Amino acid sequence: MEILNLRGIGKSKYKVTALFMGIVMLLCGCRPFSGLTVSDVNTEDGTETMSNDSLISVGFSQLGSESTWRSANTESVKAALSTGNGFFLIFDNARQKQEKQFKAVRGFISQRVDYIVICPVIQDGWDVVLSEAKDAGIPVILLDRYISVADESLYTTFIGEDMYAEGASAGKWLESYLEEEGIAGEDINIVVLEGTSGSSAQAGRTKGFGAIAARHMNWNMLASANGEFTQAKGKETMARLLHEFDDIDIIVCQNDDMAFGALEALNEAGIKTGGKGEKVLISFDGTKQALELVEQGVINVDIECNPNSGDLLSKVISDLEDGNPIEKTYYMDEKVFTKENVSEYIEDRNY
Ligand code: GYE
Repeated sequence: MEILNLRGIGKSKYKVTALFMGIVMLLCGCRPFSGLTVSDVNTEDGTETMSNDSLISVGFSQLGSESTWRSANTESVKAALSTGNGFFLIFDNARQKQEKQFKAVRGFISQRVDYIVICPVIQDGWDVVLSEAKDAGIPVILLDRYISVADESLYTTFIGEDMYAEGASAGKWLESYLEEEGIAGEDINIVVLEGTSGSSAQAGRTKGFGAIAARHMNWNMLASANGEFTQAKGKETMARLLHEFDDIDIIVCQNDDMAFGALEALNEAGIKTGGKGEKVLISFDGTKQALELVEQGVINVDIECNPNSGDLLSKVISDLEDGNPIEKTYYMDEKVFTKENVSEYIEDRNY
């Protein structure tokens, strides 16, 4: 069989050949365990093969596919950890269930992959399964969301976003907006559509925004409700909040998909956002569609959350392979988009 053109960086003790994985999958009816799929392996001439001793095998437990951001993150990892780049990627979509993530991680351990990458759906509950990975000698890399574990040696490194800083950026933007509008001293009523309860994205953004809100006695937090990071739930939740409160001034959506859903509910109720005297809409992620709405003056501010972490992930794995020192935490670069600066960023957005 043809050996792929590789960088020659596979030295790990637990190296598993792609051929071996192929045979295992065939024996198990193509799916080693439920929910696990294996990326296609293509040679340059387009024929499929599964043979290479020096591919670095990576099991990737993605938490789901709830948002535009998540799809971009998955694509970024798949593109960076391609066979052409020297990787054999085993991808599993946990569909928002931590239990499914545990199952996937245990499957990766039994396949003796070289690395395990996890986007953890929620923060708590990881200690046992990560101890199993540690005992098997497989480095675990956390991607995007953080976890809370007592023993930090249970993971090798975290590559993701500073959710607390994102929440604080939203709060600081609101502070200066109210100043500029000359209404900093007035009572303002805020509702928050939160993402998945117990996720570090929800917890960090809530805390960061809350820290700024706590400086202002006149910021009334009317309600915080779970919109699960999805457009459908965002719409449903916004509709309910509009029914409950007739005096909402500020709507904070912890991601763009929920903001799109909220806008549907607001439109149906004939309520406008973004302009003078209209409700203020704050969102997170910075998807192309949301940036266009910032440009049109429908979303007031969008706090960027950068999903393109695949290249950094592949660089960190290469460093680990080469025995180079690595950091415990890598934060992605992120911006704050308003009508004033957004236009130059829209064209190049890949999500
Ligand atoms: O904001 C949201 C997604 O964890 C930062 O998860 C991520 C969040 C992102 O589904 O759209």
